[in-house]
Amino acid sequence: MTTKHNWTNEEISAIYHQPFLDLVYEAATIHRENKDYAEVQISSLISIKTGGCPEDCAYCPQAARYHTDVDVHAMIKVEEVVAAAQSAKDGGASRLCMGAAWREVRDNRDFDKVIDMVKAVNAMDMEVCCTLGMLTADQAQRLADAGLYAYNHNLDTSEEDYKRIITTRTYDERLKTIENVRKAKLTVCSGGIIGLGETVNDRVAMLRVLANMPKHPESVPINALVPVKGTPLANQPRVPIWDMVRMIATARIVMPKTVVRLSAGRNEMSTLEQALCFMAGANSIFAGDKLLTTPNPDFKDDMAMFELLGLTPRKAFKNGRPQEEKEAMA
Ligand code: SAM
Ligand code: DTB
Ligand code: SF4
Repeated sequence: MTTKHNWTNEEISAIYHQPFLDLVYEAATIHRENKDYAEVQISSLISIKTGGCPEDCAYCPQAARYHTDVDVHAMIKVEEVVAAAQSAKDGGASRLCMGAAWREVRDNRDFDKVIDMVKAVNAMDMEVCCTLGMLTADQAQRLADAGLYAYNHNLDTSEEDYKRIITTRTYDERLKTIENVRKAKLTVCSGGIIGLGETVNDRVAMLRVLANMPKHPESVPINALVPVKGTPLANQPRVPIWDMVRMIATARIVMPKTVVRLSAGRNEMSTLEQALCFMAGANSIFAGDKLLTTPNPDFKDDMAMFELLGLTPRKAFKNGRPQEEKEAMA
């Protein structure tokens, strides 16, 4: 099956709005045609530099300008990352994602340290992912040369809605970084958040931007907002599970070969609700007791869920290393 890259808002909206069970059925059917649907990729997150971020992302507990309970922490040591990677790997994770509360990468000693972290985790035969804010083409290349597998850079919402959520950078800057990541032949991880107060049209428009990229992102995280005290979005109501499932199912249908990650928000979901997300095409999660700064389900509970649902963790480098250019993606 070839992937389609000229979606319209109307087409995606029609998919999103179809009767719930029809939508889940269609997504599940496509999922079974394209992937080993029982295989779920486990990623583990680690915050390598926490809090004190100059940006004003309205959802984020790490923005310096909001008064949240997050403790600011300077760059951690390479050894701490290696230890976290080892315990994640022992627990079945195939990917480690390192997050930094930066607006953008600077060519300084902290970046040199990230490069060392990437090399160390790559040598453990785990897929390494970073999310460090904006990147130049040269910085993306340096990460690729160190063995980085994926770069996460979320669009969060539609271009139109972006200014309501973030004023310290533009949608275009976001897209430019993703282009730089592609140029360096890294795989792209890019998705968004629902529950920010966006409209359904914003969700549809965000999926259209992702699905119309010349190459679909290899992974698309769908986060439910984790409302955090002190941020402007602290009092947002919880995202209805129906919206989460619709969003996952629509992402699965418009980007059939992409890994769709059921990301933030699982701590508030029952096993049954998560099962519906897997049925609708989610095939990745973040596991480990913490996301970056907020709680995530217990690892033991996740393993019990895998057992109950007959899911198996996906092995690392299933599609080869990006630098080898033997990807299954169209
Ligand atoms: N600073 C970098 C950046 O913004 O690209 C990397 C780290 S940032 C914390 C990574 C992503 O986490 C954001 O793009 C956003 O999608 C997600 N995120 C942050 N706070 C969240 C929250 N409270 N609920 C859900 N997702 C959140
Ligand atoms: C993504 O899409 N979600 C993750 C990861 N990529 C970096 C981050 C979720 C953060 C949730 C809030 C927190 O724990 O600070
Ligand atoms: Fe900073 Fe990233 Fe949080 Fe925005 S989402 S405030 S850029 S850490």
